[in-house]
Amino acid sequence: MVLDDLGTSLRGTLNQLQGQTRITESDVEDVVREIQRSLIQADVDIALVQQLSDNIEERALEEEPPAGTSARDHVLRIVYEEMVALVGESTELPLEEQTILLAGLQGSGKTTSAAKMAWWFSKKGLRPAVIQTDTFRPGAYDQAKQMTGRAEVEFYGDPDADDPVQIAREGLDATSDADVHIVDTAGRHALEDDLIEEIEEIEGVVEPDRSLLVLDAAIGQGAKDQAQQFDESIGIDGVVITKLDGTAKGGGALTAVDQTDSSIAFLGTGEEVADVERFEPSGFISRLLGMGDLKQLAERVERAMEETQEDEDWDPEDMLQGTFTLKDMQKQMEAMNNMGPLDQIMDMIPGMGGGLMDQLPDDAMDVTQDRMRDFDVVMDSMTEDELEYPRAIGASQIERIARGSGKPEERVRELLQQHKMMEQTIKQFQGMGDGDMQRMMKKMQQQGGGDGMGGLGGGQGPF
Ligand SMILES: Nc1nc2c(ncn2[C@@H]2O[C@H](COP(=O)(O)OP(=O)(O)OP(=O)(O)O)[C@@H](O)[C@H]2O)c(=O)[nH]1
Ligand SMILES: [Mg+2]
Repeated sequence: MVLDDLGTSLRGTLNQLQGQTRITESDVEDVVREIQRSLIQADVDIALVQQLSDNIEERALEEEPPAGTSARDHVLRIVYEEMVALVGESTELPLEEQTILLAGLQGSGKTTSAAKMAWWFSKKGLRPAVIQTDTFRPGAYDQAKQMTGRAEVEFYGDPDADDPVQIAREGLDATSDADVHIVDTAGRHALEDDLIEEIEEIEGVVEPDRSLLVLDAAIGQGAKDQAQQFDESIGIDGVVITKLDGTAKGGGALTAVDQTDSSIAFLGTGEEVADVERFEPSGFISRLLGMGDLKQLAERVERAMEETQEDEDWDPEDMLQGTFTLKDMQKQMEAMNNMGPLDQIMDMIPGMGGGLMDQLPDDAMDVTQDRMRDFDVVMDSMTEDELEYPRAIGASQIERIARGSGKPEERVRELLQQHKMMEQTIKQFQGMGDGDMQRMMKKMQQQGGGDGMGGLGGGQGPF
């Protein structure tokens, strides 16, 4: 992802400061050089980079670190604060009834983002509807219908109509029960007059509370011009930056937006409806710098738990009361899957992302995910009894399960081993009073953020 290596390289440089209490000019120069290199590679405007590095250099040398702060944490805090200032605030977005108009060039990700945002609002307890006014691109109707179907939100479109303005009007009427109306529009190659005219007309009818510009992260600094032009025609309240997963250059879009007095509302990080997050400057930068993002993580965990529990009467609390069965384990794995790719999750855990990830081979996470999938298949080949009482599974059963699942016996044994380990951990939890639990959590946090900052990331920033 964008700026991926900033955290890595910066940590390397900062670690050289470990144990030092004083900072020299050359230390600061090293840090600043790493930052410059990463930001320029990510396509951030050179003048901005220069300004940022000047600020960091000046502050790092002039400000006195608060008592008890190491040189490393002092510099890291300044870098963090300056980076947060650089990406700017998040677009204000109250959770209330509203109409949102999406604009943007062809292929920027409007339709995908419309469905993603609708999904996001629905998870916040609102009732969203997407209205597709694109009569320009064949297939636009089907695409929007499909994506909103996956997001399980209301959809309005008319594949036979040819007047976007009329579709918009009728769509708002037809979906009047919804709280949040998201109006998707057609894109063009470039900002031509007819696109501007069309969107201005739609804007007149829709009277949006917010107009959001959808920008492909790969356009880099071109973001600035587009934001300015769209702002002149319909007024832009915020920006959705898409495809941040697919480019190392997104730094341009991320920062150009701030330069045009606009702000970022959402980030798109994949092709699925759940691959969206609300832009939170402090959490975003914490994650880039490898300090975790507890707020995003908490949201994901909560959502995953809800999804996992939805269709059955499985209660994670039961696990802490009775025995830990293979069924519980399967549920836990399902919940983890619902959270999304493991490497994204790891990035959000303070002290776990960045630093630790750097030391793992690139495919380590894939291997883990493959194993989890294998375990799932193996468990599908087990009987109810075996799932409930895995301890009773013997050699002949292992052979049968392996044959049934098409996986090697080795995998079945691994699964049983893994289950045993988890069972032991859970047992430890069971024997604990609340005080013990708190002590243990504290210990885990201290271990997690080896730099003493673990557990403090997230919305309020790590300091
Ligand atoms: N990897 C990735 N792909 C994305 C993301 N957002 C959109 N895409 C893909 O980008 C392509 C274009 O997305 P659309 O949503 O159709 O873009 P659009 O702006 O509606 O395009 P037009 O309606 O033709 O103007 C699709 O293949 C999407 O799957 C994202 O955040 N990450
Ligand atoms: Mg579209």
